[in-house]
Amino acid sequence: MTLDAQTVAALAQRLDECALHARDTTKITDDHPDMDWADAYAVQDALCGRQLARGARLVGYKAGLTSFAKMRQMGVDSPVFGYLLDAHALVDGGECKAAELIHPKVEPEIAFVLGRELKGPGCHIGAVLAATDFVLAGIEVIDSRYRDFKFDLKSVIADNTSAARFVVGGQPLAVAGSELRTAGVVMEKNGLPVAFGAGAAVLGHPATAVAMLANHLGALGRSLPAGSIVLSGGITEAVAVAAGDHVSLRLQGAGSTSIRFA
Ligand code: 0L1
Ligand code: MG
Repeated sequence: MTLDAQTVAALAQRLDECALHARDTTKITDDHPDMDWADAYAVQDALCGRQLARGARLVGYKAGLTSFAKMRQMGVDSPVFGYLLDAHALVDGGECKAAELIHPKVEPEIAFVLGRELKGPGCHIGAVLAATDFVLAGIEVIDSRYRDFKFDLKSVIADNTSAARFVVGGQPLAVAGSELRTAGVVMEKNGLPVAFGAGAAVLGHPATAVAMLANHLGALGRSLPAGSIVLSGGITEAVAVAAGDHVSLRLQGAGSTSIRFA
């Protein structure tokens, strides 16, 4: 760690207030170029602490930048991890208030719902599949608090990996007997297909991203509790949205989920 507790708290407050008031900011590494990975996750933790103190509940986690398309889009080569709150969950088929967001984009995701706790180190695809109750179609709404979505990896980790809203839905799909690598997704915006892909776009198999997340948390002495929702990462590049847009996502074998931007 290079940052002291006061600086970590101040950075978390800056990012929290940007999210609360739909206001952007410059990336935090501009002011703290020497911050390290532990600093970045410490700011993320402090941000989470502020939201929990306001009454939000932790409902799961997310992996980001897990597909080659996203890595290419962002010019990076490794995944990042964040958390999901109940306050940011949207109703399937419901509304997402665009005015609460800065410059939202949507990503098609496969959401894992865990029936059993998952704990790293040493977590692997097999353990993830054994612990998964079912998967659902998921749309993640990302909204970087950084101006023009311009950031580096440490800044985006501190900003909870651009997490903003998410919706999951459709028909729960059991992993036993399903082939998640070849499960296709089609995301439509206003009735037109805008993104297609399959589970394998996420690190070869989306369960790999969940295993990496469990190992990341394990290194911090934490685990993924039973009942957690885990967004395994965008299967395609993110698509920009605005008020008036309707977005739906179909996951092969698992039906579809949708949201409307109001
Ligand atoms: O969920 C994601 O893949 C987002 C990771 C952070 C980068 C971004 O804002 O696109
Ligand atoms: Mg995502």
